[in-house]
Amino acid sequence: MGEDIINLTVNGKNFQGRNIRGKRGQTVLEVLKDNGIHVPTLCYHPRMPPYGGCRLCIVEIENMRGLPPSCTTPATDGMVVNTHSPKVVGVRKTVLELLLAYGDHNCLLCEQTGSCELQNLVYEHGIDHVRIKSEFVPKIKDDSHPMIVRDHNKCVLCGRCVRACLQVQVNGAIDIAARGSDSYITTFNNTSLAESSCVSCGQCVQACPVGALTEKKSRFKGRAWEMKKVRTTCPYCGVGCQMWLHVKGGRIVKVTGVEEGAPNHGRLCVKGRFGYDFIYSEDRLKTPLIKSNDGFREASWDEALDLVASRLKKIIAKHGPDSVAGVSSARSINEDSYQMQKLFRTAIGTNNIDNCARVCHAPTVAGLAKSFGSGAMTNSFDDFANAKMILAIGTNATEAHPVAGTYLKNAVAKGAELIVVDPRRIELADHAVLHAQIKVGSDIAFLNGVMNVLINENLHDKQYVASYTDGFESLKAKVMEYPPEKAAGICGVSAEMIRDVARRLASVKPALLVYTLGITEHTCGMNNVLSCANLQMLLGNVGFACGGVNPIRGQNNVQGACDMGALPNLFPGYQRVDDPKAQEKFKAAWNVASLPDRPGIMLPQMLDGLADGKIKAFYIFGENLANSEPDIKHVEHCLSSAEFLICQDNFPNETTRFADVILPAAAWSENDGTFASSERRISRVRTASEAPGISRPNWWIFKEIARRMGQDWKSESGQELWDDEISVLSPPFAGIKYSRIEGDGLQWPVPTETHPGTPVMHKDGKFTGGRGQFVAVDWTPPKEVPDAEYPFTFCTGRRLYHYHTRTQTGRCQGLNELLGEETADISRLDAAELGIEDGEYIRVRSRRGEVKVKARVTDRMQKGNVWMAFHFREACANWLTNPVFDPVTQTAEYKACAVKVEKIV
Ligand SMILES: Nc1nc2c(c(=O)[nH]1)N[C@H]1C(S)=C(S)[C@@H](COP(=O)(O)OP(=O)(O)OC[C@H]3O[C@@H](n4cnc5c(=O)[nH]c(N)nc54)[C@H](O)[C@@H]3O)O[C@H]1N2
Ligand SMILES: Nc1nc2c(c(=O)[nH]1)N[C@H]1C(S)=C(S)[C@@H](COP(=O)(O)OP(=O)(O)OC[C@H]3O[C@@H](n4cnc5c(=O)[nH]c(N)nc54)[C@H](O)[C@@H]3O)O[C@H]1N2
Ligand code: SF4
Ligand code: SF4
Ligand code: SF4
Ligand SMILES: [Mo]
Repeated sequence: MGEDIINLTVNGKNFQGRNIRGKRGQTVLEVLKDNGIHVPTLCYHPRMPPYGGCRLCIVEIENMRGLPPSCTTPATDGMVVNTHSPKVVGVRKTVLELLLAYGDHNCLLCEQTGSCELQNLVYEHGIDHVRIKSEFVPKIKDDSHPMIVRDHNKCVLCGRCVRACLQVQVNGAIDIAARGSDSYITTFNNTSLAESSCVSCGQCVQACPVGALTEKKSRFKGRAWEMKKVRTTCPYCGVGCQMWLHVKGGRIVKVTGVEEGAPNHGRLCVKGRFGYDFIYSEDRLKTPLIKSNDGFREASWDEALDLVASRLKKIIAKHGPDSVAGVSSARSINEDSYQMQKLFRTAIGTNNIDNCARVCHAPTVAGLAKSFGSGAMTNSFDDFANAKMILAIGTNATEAHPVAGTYLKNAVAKGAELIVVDPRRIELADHAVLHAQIKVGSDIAFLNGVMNVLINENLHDKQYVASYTDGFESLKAKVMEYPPEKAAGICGVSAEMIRDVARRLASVKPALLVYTLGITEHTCGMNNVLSCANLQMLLGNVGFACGGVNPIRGQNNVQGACDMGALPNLFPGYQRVDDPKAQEKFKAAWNVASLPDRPGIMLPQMLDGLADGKIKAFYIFGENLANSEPDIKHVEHCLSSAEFLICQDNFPNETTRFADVILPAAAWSENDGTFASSERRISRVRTASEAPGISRPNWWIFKEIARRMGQDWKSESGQELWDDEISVLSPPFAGIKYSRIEGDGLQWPVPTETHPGTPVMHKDGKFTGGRGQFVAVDWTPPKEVPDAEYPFTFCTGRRLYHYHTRTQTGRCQGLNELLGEETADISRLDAAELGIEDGEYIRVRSRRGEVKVKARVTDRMQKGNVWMAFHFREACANWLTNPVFDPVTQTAEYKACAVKVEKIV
C-alpha cells in the first residue's frame, strides 16, 4: 500500500503549505484534480485517454524543461509543481487569444453560451480583447444531420469529439484532418455528417467543450443557467442508462448522460439522447375514452373507472375470475406492474397476468432458473468492457443495446477476442476475431458441436464441473452425438470453425457469454438458453467477474415486470403462487381471505382464449399487441373477439382501436418510480414534467379500480409502494429503499439494508439453486422451414433508430428522418438471381400474409434469408411471422418462418 502513495508540492506555500498526495500511475493533472486544485483544460476528459493537445493544462515542474502538459505527464514522488506561475498564466492567455483569433466566437450568437468552457476560461483569465490579428477564413456550418449542428468556426481542436467517437463509442466516424492551424474535424471522405458513418449517438456533442457541436432540437429552448437537471433512467432498452434531463419550465429541453453514473458512465445512444420529445406530442391520450357508436367519446375518470369495475364484476360473477386476463407493461415503472398484478390477484382473483417477457426472455427466465436457480443476467455491464474473451450469440448489441455494444467494442480495442455467432454479418462481426454465420435456428447444433470438441479435446474445466455441477454425464452423452462435422452440416459453418471456437473459448478464463433474442425467440428458445448455460458451466465460467451468461433484457423495465410478479406463476420477488408459505404471506400483506394458487395462463393463451370465448375481459397495459404479436391478422381477430377490452396507454395505437375503454396514463418523465435494468439494477425514475390533460399515473388507475372492487390500498406514491410494500414482501429487494438509490441504483439480490448489491451472481460455485444443472438438449429445426413454395428463411428483429411499434420514436423529431421506412434486407446473390435492385419495392409473402416493402440489398445478409423489423405498421414483419411457440415458455418463433419474395411488376 505505502509505496503506491506519492507526495507532491504544489504551488509551494501558496497552497496552504501542505503536500499533495496522489497515487503512483496518475498523471499530474489527475493528482491536482483529486486534490481540488483547478487547472484550466479543454482537451482533457476524465473518461477518455489523455491527448495533450490544448496546451492549457501546462504547469511548471521543478527540474523539468519547458512547460509540460499536466494531462500527459506522469506524477512522481517529490515532484514540485507550479500551476499558476506568471509564465504559465502568460502562455495560457496567449493560447486562449489564439483560439479566439482563429475562430468565430461570438457568444451572443452561440447556443452554448453559459456552458462553454472556452467562455469560462477567457473570463477566468481576464481577457477583454484579442491582441492577435489573424487571417481566419470562416468555414461553412454543417447543418445536414437531423440532430447535430457542426460549426467549425467555434472548434478549438481539442479532439474530444474524435476520442468520444473513436474511443468511447468506437465508431470512428470523425477525425482531425490536416495539420497545424489548418486542422479541422472531418468525416471520412469529408462528407457531411448526415452522409457519414455516424450513428447519431451525440457523444461528440456531449464531449464538446464549446459551441462547435450543438443539438438541433434544443436550439433556443433554454440556456444552461435557466435549466434544472433531473436525474432519471432511460425509457428505452434494458441497459438502464442514467441520464440528466435538462428541464426548463416543466419541459425537457435536452438529455445528457450522467458522466459519473453506472452503468453507462456518461454514454447514451441515439434513442436515449434524442428520443424524449414524444412526451409532448399532441397525440397523447389526455382523457379517458369510452367506445361509442361512432368511435370513442371522452369520459370522466369516475365514469370510465366505474364502467371498468362494474363490467369486470359482472364478467367475474358470470364466468369466474379466470375469464379475465391481462398483460402488464414492461415500459413503465416497477410500482405500476406491482399494482397491476395485485389488482389481478386480489380484486379479480386470477393469476392470468403476464408481460412482454413472454415474447422475449421467458426462455431465459425459465431456462436459467433451471440451470442456475435464477433467471437473471449473471454479471454486469462493466464486465463487458473488461472481459478478455467474449461469445456474442444471437445479439445485435450495437443496434438494440447500443451502450452495451460500445463496451463490447471497448473490450476488443483493449485486446479481447470477440466471437460473434449470428446469421447476419452484424456490426459486431466487424470487430470479431471469428464470425460464425450460422443458419437461423441452428444454435443448439453449433453449441453441442463446440462442447463436443471441448470434451473430446479435454479442454473443459473438470474441477469446476465436478465440484459445482450435476448432470455432466448426460450432457456428455448428448454432445457426443454432435461431432463437429455433423454440427457443421446443420448450422452451415465449417467443422474447423467449430473447433476453432471451442479452442479459443477454452484458451482464456473466464469468457463472457452474451445473448439475446437470436437465442430465445425460437420454438427451441428455452433449449437454446439451456445450451448457453451448459457451455459456460462446462468451461467453468459462471460466478466470475467478466464471465457468466448474460441475456441482455430488452425493454427498459422487463426485468422489473418479472421481478414484480407480472407473471402467471410468480408473486413479486420470484415467490411461487403455488407455494403455501408464499400464499399465507401475501394473503396477510394484502389483507385478503384467499388468493388464486394455480398458475394462470400466458399471453398467447390469453389471445387464443379471446377467440375461443374462454377469456371474456382483457386488460392491456402499455403494449401494442396488434403490431408486436406474430400473425397480425390472427391477433386482430382475437382482440376483436373480446367481450370487454381495456387499454391503458400514453397514445392511441393499433391495439386501442379494439378497446371498449381507453385509460390515459402518465408517461415516463411524469412519474416517480423505479426501473430494473438488465444487470438487475434498480434505479430511480423521476418526474420532470406534468402529465397532459387529466391522465394519471398507472399505479393510481389500478388502485382506483381496486377500490371500486372492494379493496382498500394504502400506498399513495411510488416511494410508498416500493419502501412499504415491494421491498418488504420480496427478499431479493429487501435491502433496497428509495433513500439508498438516490444516485446509482443497486443490483439485486440486496437482502439487507447494509448489503452493497450483487454485481456477479453464483460466485464460488454457490449457485442460487445449490448446484449448477447441466440439461442436455437436442437440436430441433424451426417449425416452418423453406420449401419450394416459400423458399426463403424469414427472420425479424429491430433497427437502431426505432423502438418497437414506434408509438414513441415515431413521434420524436429527427428519428423518422434517420429511418423513415421499413426495408426487407436480402443478400446480393439472391437479389441478382431475382433481378431485384436495391431500393426497389418488392412483395414478401408468407402463409399468414404479405407486405409491400423496399428491398435493401446488402452484404450483411446470407443467401436464402430475408430480414425485417416490426417498426412500421404498413410493412410490419408481423403480418408474416408464424404464431408457433416454445412449448414450455410460450415464446413465439419470431426469428424463423418461410417466405417468398416477389418482384413487383
Ligand atoms: N433500437 C432498438 N433497440 C431495442 C429495441 C427496439 O425496438 N429498437 N427493443 C428492445 C427489446 S424489447 C429487445 S428484446 C432487444 C432485442 O435485442 P436483440 O435480440 O439484440 O435484437 P434482434 O434484432 O431482435 O435480434 C438479435 C440478433 O439475433 C440474430 N438471430 C436471429 N436468428 C438467430 C439464430 O437463430 N441464431 C443466432 N445465433 N442469431 C440469430 C439476428 O440476426 C439479430 O442480429 O432490443 C431492445 N432494444
Ligand atoms: N417480428 C417481431 N415481433 C416482435 C419481436 C421480434 O423480435 N420480431 N420482439 C418482441 C419483443 S422482444 C417485444 S418486447 C415486443 C414489444 O412489443 P410491445 O410492448 O407491444 O411494443 P411497444 O411498441 O413497446 O408498445 C408499448 C406500448 O406501451 C405504451 N407505453 C409506454 N410507456 C408507457 C407507460 O408508462 N404507461 C402506459 N400505460 N403505456 C406506456 C406505448 O405507447 C406503446 O403503445 O415485441 C415483440 N414482437
Ligand atoms: S454522433 Fe456519435 S457516431 Fe456520430 S460523430 Fe458523434 S460520436 Fe461519432
Ligand atoms: S468540435 Fe468540439 S470537441 Fe471536437 S475538436 Fe472541436 S471543440 Fe473539440
Ligand atoms: S443503450 Fe438503451 S438505455 Fe442506454 S441510452 Fe440507449 S436505449 Fe437508453
Ligand atoms: Mo423484448
